[in-house]
Amino acid sequence: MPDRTSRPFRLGVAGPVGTGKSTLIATLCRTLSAELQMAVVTNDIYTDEDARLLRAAEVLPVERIKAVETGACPHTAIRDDVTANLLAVEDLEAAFAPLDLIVVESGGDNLTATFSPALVDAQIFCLDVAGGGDVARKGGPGIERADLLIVNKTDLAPHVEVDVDQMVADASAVRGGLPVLALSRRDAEAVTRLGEWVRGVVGAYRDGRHVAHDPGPMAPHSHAHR
Ligand SMILES: Nc1nc2c(ncn2[C@@H]2O[C@H](COP(=O)(O)OP(=O)(O)OP(=O)(O)O)[C@@H](O)[C@H]2O)c(=O)[nH]1
Ligand SMILES: [Mg+2]
Repeated sequence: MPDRTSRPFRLGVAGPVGTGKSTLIATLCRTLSAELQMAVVTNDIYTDEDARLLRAAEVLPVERIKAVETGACPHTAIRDDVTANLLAVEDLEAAFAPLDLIVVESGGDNLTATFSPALVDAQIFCLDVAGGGDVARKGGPGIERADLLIVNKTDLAPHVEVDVDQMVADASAVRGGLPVLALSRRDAEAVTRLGEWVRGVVGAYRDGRHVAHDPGPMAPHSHAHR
């Protein structure tokens, strides 16, 4: 068994608009970039706002953060036609070889968008407590089958009257044993657990134990024609 595969591990971060995906990625960079060689690809519909946010936070050298402007519904670029994202990932891999970890942030979408396993090796789905405690019960491919589900911004729970333990229990019930992590950027212990999960999955990938799986497609829907 090889002790590492020939390319870096690719980790996707998806979830509804504003649930804290970019902040989570910044936290991951701060936690892991001393031990893992990292780069980031962001997806926005019309801007490179998220890439600029991460560059401004100085969590990685600016050249290691690349923006893909999808120009369309976010799931299109992370699932239906991943070409632009794959090119961005491969550019980073070539420019900064050898990298250990590339994190791809999806544009904020609804509850249904997930990454294609052709683009990422594992994916995190990010909810936040401000979206309502009942969201976790509503299911969908990301909530039910992403490799890790984050219940984010737990520091806000008292202000929005959400019971975090109940939300985690509801999420765990629909996930059949897959992990759920309650997170806040202000919760050092939870940030440590997030770092440990990523270390674990990167380690499993390197020694050939990680198998990428597909959370499944979003529900059928159509886009209005202009
Ligand atoms: N209170 C609190 N606010 C947070 C936390 N994480 C992120 N935020 C705030 O939530 C807002 C959205 O965070 P982002 O990280 O930009 O969220 P995002 O999911 O990347 O947003 P889009 O890319 O636009 O979908 C910002 O105002 C953040 O400061 C957290 O743990 N606690
Ligand atoms: Mg973002």
